[in-house]
Amino acid sequence: MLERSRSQAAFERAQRVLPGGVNSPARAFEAVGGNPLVIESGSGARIRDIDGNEYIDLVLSWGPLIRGHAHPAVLAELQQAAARGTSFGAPCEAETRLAELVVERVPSVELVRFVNSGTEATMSAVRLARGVTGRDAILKFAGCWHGHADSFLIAAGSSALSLGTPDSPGVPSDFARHTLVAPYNDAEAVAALLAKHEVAAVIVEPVAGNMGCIPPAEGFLEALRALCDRHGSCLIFDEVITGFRVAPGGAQERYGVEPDLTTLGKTIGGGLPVGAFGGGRKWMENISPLGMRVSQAGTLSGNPLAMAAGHATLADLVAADYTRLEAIGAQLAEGLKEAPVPVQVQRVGSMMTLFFSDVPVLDLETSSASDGKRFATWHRAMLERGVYLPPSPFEAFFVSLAHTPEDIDAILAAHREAVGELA
Ligand code: KE4
Repeated sequence: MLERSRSQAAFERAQRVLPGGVNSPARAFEAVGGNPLVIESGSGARIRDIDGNEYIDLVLSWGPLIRGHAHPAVLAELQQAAARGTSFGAPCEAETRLAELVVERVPSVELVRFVNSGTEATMSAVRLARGVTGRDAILKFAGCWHGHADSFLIAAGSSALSLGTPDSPGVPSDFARHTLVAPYNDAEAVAALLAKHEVAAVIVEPVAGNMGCIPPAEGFLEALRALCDRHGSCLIFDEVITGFRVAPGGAQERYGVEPDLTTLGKTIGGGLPVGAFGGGRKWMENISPLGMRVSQAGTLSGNPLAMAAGHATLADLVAADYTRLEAIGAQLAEGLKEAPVPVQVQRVGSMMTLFFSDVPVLDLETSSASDGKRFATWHRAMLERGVYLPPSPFEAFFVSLAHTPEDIDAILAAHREAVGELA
């Protein structure tokens, strides 16, 4: 067992002043047991805990660090920006520069508004869709996570074709009834719901990353596009994970399907707090102070630091980088398939998940049926061997441009030993 006494003591101290010792429940290690590590630093593909143990990092702060930790170019931009002041609450050129990059690379985006988290982005996009269409209902997919705004904390009701029910205390049932829920990859369920309800927006992770990595079934995204066109609903691609990760223009470029609105986060801030939503002028020219003036605001939206970190992260990403991410991702995924028990390794580009399942994982039902106990055993065994994975079977993990083929070999060597504990 690795020495972790300082982490243990620091986490106990955190628990005295932070609920559960964390500022986000995803970090709490509930699904895998044990206590979270308290991290001191990161560099490239590695992080170090406060006991000095080093790990190859496959969480990368849940996706933002596509260039790895503490990338010199990002730090340089950040330091220069900070030296000029951290925030002005007024227009600055840094936000225009990053907006121009988003508009240039994301096929469906003509105008973009920056916010401070993915949750703010999805919440604002849904309000815009409701404002422009004049409709209340939205449709989401069981197992997709769009952040913690009330309208999304909704589980599928008794059958997949039912009205939503709150998935968290504190969400009024009046909110829940406006959220319809369908199984992921089930276009027929969507067709049935849109035929029955006036729906403002269909919001989808074009590659699911929050019930583990689940690619869209053949024709699924195209079907959503056609159904939204037919019923006058806004199609929202939540690309907070996939944006700038699975292709330069995100999943909409990779799969060739353009949504009406796109939400972004994570990579576009290079590890600083950020989110964004954007789309065609028909929609975005109704966000306050324009058009219908759909309300949306934020003190630190577009702040110079996050804009500088995001621009430094994305500006020089070229096709060859995505080719490298694809190759590193493939090398890891292929090796992870070696196991003495049934596994499904599901990957899109540099995001993937290893499910302990003997059937492909297509939706929340098959994801939930995967073996969580085996995942917990594997996670612990990998952590002991210096590989830092997300502490839940319902997350994607990532490689970055800082991960080398040798790092992948080291991860796979740890994997071969770790799965030995499962036999
Ligand atoms: P944030 O509010 O956490 O910045 O973004 C919410 C969000 C929206 N959409 C998608 C597709 C997302 O994946 C997320 C947040 N992702 C989770 C884990 N997959 C972040 C980790 C956490 O909640 O601590």
